[in-house]
Amino acid sequence: MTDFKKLLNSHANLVESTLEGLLSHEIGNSDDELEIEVARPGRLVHAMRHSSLDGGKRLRPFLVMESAALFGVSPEESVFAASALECIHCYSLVHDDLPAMDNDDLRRGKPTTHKAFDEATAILAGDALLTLAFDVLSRKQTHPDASVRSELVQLYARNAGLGGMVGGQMLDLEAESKTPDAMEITILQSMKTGALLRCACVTGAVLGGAEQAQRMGLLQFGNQIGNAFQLADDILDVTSDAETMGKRTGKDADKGKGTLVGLYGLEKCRQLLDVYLEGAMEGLEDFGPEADILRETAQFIVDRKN
Ligand code: GRG
Repeated sequence: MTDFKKLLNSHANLVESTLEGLLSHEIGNSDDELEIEVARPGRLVHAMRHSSLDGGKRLRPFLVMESAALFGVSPEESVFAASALECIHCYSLVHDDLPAMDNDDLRRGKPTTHKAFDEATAILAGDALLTLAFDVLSRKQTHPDASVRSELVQLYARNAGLGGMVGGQMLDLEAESKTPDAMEITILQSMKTGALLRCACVTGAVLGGAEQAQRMGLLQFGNQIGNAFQLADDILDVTSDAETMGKRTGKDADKGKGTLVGLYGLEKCRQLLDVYLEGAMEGLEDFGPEADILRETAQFIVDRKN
């Protein structure tokens, strides 16, 4: 296993144990003196655990932890912000898989949450994962400074919500009944998929108290890997299979969905991936070897097979 894969695994393990703790059946695992929760319904906890534990590449938390590491923030210090972002990602997958959205049966090689439970439970599990993310961000474990925590709350809300991921999902649904051009596809994808990835990179800058130029560099890196991630996903949707991906493939063509692969073809899209990769590397220009892991992450996104 390469050193990069080992690090990806060890960060994923830390996120897994943090989520495990957050999603315990018992109340009383927050750092607040005043406990406000009343009861945790067992079925809902089970559905949230099904949706978020033991699965996924944990790429967004990895990006949080490695961008924070640029500023000397340890994985143990960044893991709560990282896990909060993973909760938002998992909620989006649960809701995206619902019959009213993508209607999928398979996610991360397992039955989707509404298949393993039922639709109402899946909606609630997604809702509760989203709200849990903001609970976690508000905790002192995320950062001792309240102004940093408050900045993170705003950053996550704006990237996850109306002008970010949820807005992008709306544009994506609308795009099923028209033929979007390349610009429209790029904008909707930079919201639907890119928002959480760039949020991850900027989170590292916020946790680490980065200077503005460093923050802008990480923003550029996040934007470009977001573009690359979605384009790689669209290519894999055409070239890979459900067993490798752990989810249904061929979906875009089935739905007649406009993608850059559909507009430009595979060859040109592979070239475009290299352009995005170059842009991502440029974003890290002000950083030295300490950013090599992030550089490898960009390469991993472009080369990934699932
Ligand atoms: C329903 C509010 C709402 C938003 C949905 C994330 C999303 C927006 C839709 C998911 C649809 C999809 C498959 C988009 C392609 C990019 C993407 C987010 C893939 C899944 O991310 P990975 O590959 O998944 O990082 P793992 O399982 O590894 O975490």
